[in-house]
Amino acid sequence: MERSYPARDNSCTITINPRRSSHLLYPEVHPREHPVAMARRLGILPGGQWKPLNCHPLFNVAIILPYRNRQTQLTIFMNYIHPFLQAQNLDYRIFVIEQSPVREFNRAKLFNVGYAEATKVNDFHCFIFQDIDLIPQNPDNIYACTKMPRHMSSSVNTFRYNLPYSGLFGGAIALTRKQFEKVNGFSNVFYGWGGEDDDFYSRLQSKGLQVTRFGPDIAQYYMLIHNKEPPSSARFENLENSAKRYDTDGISNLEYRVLNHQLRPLYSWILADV
Ligand code: NGS
Repeated sequence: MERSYPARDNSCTITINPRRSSHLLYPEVHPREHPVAMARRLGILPGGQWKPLNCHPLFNVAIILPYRNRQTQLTIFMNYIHPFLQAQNLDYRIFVIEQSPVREFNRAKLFNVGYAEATKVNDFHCFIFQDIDLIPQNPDNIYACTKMPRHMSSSVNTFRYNLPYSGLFGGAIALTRKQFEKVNGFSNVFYGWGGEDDDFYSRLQSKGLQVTRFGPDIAQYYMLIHNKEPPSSARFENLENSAKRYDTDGISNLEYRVLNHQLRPLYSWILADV
């Protein structure tokens, strides 16, 4: 049975159709279009902003994507995600936070930068932090915040749609601004692959924030193929003493430089030195 809510005033309706979960979407067969043409066709404003005009959107969401050297994936992601988000009637804006060359990739710190930059331009209620290689396959996987911090990508094709361990909080997550600020954001010290999401999960636990997940039929993601990064050798050491740093390492001591920024047709681009 289809359910629509809310049914009051002029708020946008979100339709959840449980049976739709059998019709998974696949990104790689999705058509690609020139960004300018796509933005014009879908009414996306410069910087990758959109909101429904015929109703009052219930959610105001910043989508933060850390990035480096993944142009093909970025193109696939953008072609796919805008229609997906628009079907959910969200007020949203997409931020791509690119890390400048040389230093090892710092996914978590780029999320903090995304939070800080997004907060400068709008009072976002909700933040989605996610990797661009992850494509949500179920249109009912709502890109908005829930009462508890939500692990959105608990069912990924590369794990045969199973959750590999109960504390996994990587991939795609949704938190309100309040929840994110309560845990002082992500740690800034995790350069290289691995551990930063485990650290973030411990931060949530330390502040008594339980996490939630939608059922595996809703939380399905398709991972775009790429080479695996070698894990960082410092990750276990960083994790070991992370509890001491929760309050001093995060958005409270975030330092970075914006080297360049542009309002591109499908997203706001920020090049940061972290
Ligand atoms: C853990 C990593 C996490 C990572 C998860 C899944 O081992 O950062 O694997 O990775 N933790 C450490 O290395 C301490 S995945 O299989 O998706 O590449 O998110």
